[in-house]
Amino acid sequence: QWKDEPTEDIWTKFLGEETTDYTRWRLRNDRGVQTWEYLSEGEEGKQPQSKAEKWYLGMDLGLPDLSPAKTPLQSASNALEFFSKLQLEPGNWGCEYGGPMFLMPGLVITWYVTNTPVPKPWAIEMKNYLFARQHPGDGGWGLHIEGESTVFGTAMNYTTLRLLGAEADDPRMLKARKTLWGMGGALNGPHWAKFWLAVLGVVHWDAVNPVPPELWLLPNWVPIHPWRWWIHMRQVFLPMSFIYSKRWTHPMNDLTRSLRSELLDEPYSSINWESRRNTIHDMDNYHPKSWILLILFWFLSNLYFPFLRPNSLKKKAEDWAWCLIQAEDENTDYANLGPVNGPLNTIVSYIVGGPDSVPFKEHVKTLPEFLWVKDEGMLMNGTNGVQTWDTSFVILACEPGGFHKDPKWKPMLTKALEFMEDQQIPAEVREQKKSYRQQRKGAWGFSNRKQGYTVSDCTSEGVKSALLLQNTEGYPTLIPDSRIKDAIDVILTMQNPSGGCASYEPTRGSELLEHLNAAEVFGRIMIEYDYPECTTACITALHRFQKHYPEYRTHEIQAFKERAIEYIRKSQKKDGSWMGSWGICFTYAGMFAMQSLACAGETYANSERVRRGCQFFIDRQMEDGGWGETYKSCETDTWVNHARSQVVQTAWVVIALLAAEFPEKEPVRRAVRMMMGRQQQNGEWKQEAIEGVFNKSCMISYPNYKFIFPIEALGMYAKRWGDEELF
Ligand code: LAN
Repeated sequence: QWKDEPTEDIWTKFLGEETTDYTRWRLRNDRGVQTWEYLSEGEEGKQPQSKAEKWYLGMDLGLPDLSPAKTPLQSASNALEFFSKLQLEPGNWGCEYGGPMFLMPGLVITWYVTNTPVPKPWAIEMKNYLFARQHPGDGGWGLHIEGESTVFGTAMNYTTLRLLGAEADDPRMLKARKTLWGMGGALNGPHWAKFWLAVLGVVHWDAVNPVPPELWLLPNWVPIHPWRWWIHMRQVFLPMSFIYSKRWTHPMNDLTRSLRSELLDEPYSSINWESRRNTIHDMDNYHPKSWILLILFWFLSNLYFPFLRPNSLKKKAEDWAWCLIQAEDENTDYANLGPVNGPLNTIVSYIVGGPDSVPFKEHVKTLPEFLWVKDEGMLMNGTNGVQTWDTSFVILACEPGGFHKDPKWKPMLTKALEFMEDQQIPAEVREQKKSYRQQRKGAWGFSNRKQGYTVSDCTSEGVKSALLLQNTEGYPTLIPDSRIKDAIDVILTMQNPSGGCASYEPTRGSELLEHLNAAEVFGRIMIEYDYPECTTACITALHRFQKHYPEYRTHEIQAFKERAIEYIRKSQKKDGSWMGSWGICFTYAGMFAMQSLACAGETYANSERVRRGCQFFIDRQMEDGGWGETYKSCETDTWVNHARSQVVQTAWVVIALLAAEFPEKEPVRRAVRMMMGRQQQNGEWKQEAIEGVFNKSCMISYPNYKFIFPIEALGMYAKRWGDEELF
């Protein structure tokens, strides 16, 4: 069924173009919907580049040196001086949200197979980014920017570069290919690699483990029904199951024919595809498949799909999947939950409606919201931005140092509040039940209101930031009581029977579902789990709320808090630590846990638990007063020291120790001195190691954390030990 249809003439070729003109990039920000635009020549003079844009692009901001900070508050104030320049027009902060190296390939393959032309400047900068992030040693790519080379990273990014116009005989590509072949070629990749390459027509569908849309037809009570899975898994599974069911593939052309020989370790025609479904390189196999899953896959691919599947059931399942995809598109105005289901839903809309259909065109318009430009080129963000999450954190970080009361920062913080007001989700989706959606009226999401997914901790930090400013003299009340209460109502839906809270929804399925984890490259993805981070955010939000609204749902809130704090207590490990899931790693979760315990009045003086938590950190303080652990902590569940202390992690520990009312000043003073010593003359801190994580194995960048958490930590230190001169 391969057709020799050349698609390359509409696919721009741009060899010889090295880079774009960085003075022409602009970030459009329409109420938190962010897209990068490349101005045509001569336009740049009419719309001057903002400081934020220049900072993202790695250009000189031309800011004057500030008077050197001698005290913690001066240091925090210098940081704010710098950071305030990065506030965007609608009031939020933004930044790149890179790290994962498996996202852009999905987008570029989607563009390619739907014959969507890529603007030339984007293609140039995407290529630049991928080459900039190629490991200099072996020429490969990992799962994330700091990870060692894997088949997944190398095969996918190699393919992406080829689609974007890189030549096969480019020395950098030769190097990548050598590494890929050394690992056994693309057929030693995980499921997602084989899936994407099957869509592209480079790998045969028989090498892809089955993704049956029929699961969506199961009655809701069935314990493995996808509605019970972690939302990111079910929303990726949904369009994947549709595409798999159709076995849809892009028609072959010269480029994809050539990719077959570049990526596969045997000639295409002689490969025994079925035998490669489960071949995977050790580097990619973070979570090996269970025997249950292997048996299930065997049954599905050898009996069900080839012989037993009734056509009527196929049609019914595909129709229902398409229905649910349309609901997701409608509910998010095509933004979609994330950077994997966004491109996949695009392909589905193309398969169903063709290139001229409204859904497909809307998707093509929306996909660029995932893209970001930085000094290394153009990358794909992990979400359509970090807007509300980072903005609420900035507001809250100002509190300990009292900056929110300083008239100097009022205009900045008022704008931030206006942004938060604008981004609170106003109503439920049209068919909440049908699309299995969590309550969301009054919630905040991670990025923007358009995406519109409740997240437990984003709602909590959002409502905390609104409560802080709206109860400080001189700020307007933009969010009325009723909407504050809506947010609290949402938080109250998020608790699990364990007392803990998960991310987007309470846990809906059993941990046994992890036996159906087929992604191989990620761990703990099938259901929602309790997280000390998310639970703490809920506790602290309810705690703050009760100070201002003691009458509202008093008993429920009290009960929620007590059970949640009990969960925090129980989740402490024997060595006194807490394991983080969204930041690296023990330093991150420790900060949250101590804040929770502080809400319950547990501090160093009266709690053995808190003392053990503090001791865990004290034992790991480095020579220079800081703390540092690498992302290996997340992968291995044990503390792994970083070669160098990290400003962000040090700030987390300082916050933890101060929340715990750790009685000794010296260790905290040394940590604060270390942070201040790393601050630049203009108030900024330079980027250090990657800060965030998801699914245990994939790291993700939070570049604004290097401002947010030091500002908070320095303020807390000054409050506790006085704003004395440390330099
Ligand atoms: C995020 C980013 C934010 C993060 C916090 C709010 C920090 C966390 O406390 C709760 C979970 C949440 C919302 C979260 C969940 C998973 C996300 C969306 C991400 C880590 C960003 C990227 C990631 C997403 C799953 C990436 C796409 C990859 C797949 C495997 C589908």
